Amino acid sequence: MFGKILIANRGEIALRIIRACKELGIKTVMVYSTADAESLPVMLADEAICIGPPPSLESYLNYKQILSAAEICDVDAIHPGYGFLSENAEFAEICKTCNIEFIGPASDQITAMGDKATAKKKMILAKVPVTPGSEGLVSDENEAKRISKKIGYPVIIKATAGGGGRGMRIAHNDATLIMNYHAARSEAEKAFKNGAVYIEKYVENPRHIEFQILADKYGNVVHLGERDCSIQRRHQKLIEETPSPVMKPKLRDVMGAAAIKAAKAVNYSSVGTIEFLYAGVDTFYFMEMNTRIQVEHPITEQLTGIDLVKAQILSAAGEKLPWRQKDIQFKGHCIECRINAENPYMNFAPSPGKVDLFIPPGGPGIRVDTHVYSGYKISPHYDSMIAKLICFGKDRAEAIAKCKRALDEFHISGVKTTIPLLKYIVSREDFASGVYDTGYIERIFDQFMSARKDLE
Ligand code: MV4
Repeated sequence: MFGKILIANRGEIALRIIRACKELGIKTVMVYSTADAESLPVMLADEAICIGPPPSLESYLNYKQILSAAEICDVDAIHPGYGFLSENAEFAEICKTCNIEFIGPASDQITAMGDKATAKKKMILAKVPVTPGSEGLVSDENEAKRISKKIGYPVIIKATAGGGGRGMRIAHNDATLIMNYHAARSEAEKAFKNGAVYIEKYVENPRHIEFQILADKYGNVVHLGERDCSIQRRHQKLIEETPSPVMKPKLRDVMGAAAIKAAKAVNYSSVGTIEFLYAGVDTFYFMEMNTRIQVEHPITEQLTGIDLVKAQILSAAGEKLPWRQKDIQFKGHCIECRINAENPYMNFAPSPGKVDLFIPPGGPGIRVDTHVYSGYKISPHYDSMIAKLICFGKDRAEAIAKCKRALDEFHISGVKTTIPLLKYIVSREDFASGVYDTGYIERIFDQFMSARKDLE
């Protein structure tokens, strides 16, 4: 087992990793930027080393500084959390060269899933359902037209180096196809230094249903059920829940088996997530795989009783999975609300600054994952997520009731937050009946703005 782990991240996930390490008896080293000197994870880790100024490129993305800290502190492994270096194949490879375990998949697994057209090809070979479209990259206008004619409009043009909603264009006819094909290519070239694209049938307002996977280094893979992440705005998730309101035991078995096949197709060996696009009536397609621990992992932990961060660390240390699929049981219902320091009434403008009072909710079924405390200063340099409210109940109705109650209890002053929007959504009839998809926020947003005076 590891004796000491370096945490190459910040905020709530850094704290989450420290907690897992403490329970496992592993020493922790935090690396931090000058903006985070006063942060909880820096205070709670066994050791802490400043690695640079606030901009991520000079600190949390600075391989050299992080690896120097790893050498100085003589750590056995590095946990990258999510974001930053978590899906950086090059960094994972350098760690290996330095004889430091990267807590995540091997670099070739990251590479395989990071290139979306490659990943899709692997899924086709593994017989995982994929969205109808081009077999691999599309290299000219005529090919784009031919494929679009074959699958029928609308189509979506996706950057192979994209993902998470970046680098996509929709086309409804030949004329817009040619325009958007070139726009997508040049955009992708600029953003990812890789202009390669592929084309798929566009599914309008699908649900985003993802499966949690847990794998060891010996080829054992289990799935930990699904998360419905359809409540999102501009590819930023606001609310996630499990089970999905549309899930049935039979469909879970089928999708879960597909997710396991997907992971096995790349010899996956860590925690990971298979994202599916769910088009209704039991129709689903592989979208992409996330080769990291995700923000929304706690809702899966609440249903299964499995500590995913501990499991991830143990898997990286070479332990065998202690569970078979039949051992994985799901109990109850869990909903996560992401609380961001943003003003939802001002186009979600970031609202950094000093948090005067931070009074989180509590009581049965409530878990709050956060690094924030009263007096904490939210830096403008990083992601605006400041807390995750995780509400666990015996069924969906109880989980929603707990969400409402806990959001009412939550008091954050000094900065604007997304709490008013979250309160509005969890109080709506359509949310209560589980009728929503990835177009939901856009459709209801004007009503939220009009309801403003009732909420303040
Ligand atoms: C799609 C799609 C419709 N049809 N692919 C967005 C993120 C990236 N993982 C893929 N995404 C989509 N791919 C086809 N063929 C719609 C989306 C999409 C979406 C997917 C999941 C959650 C939210 C979304 C919002 C807009 C578009």
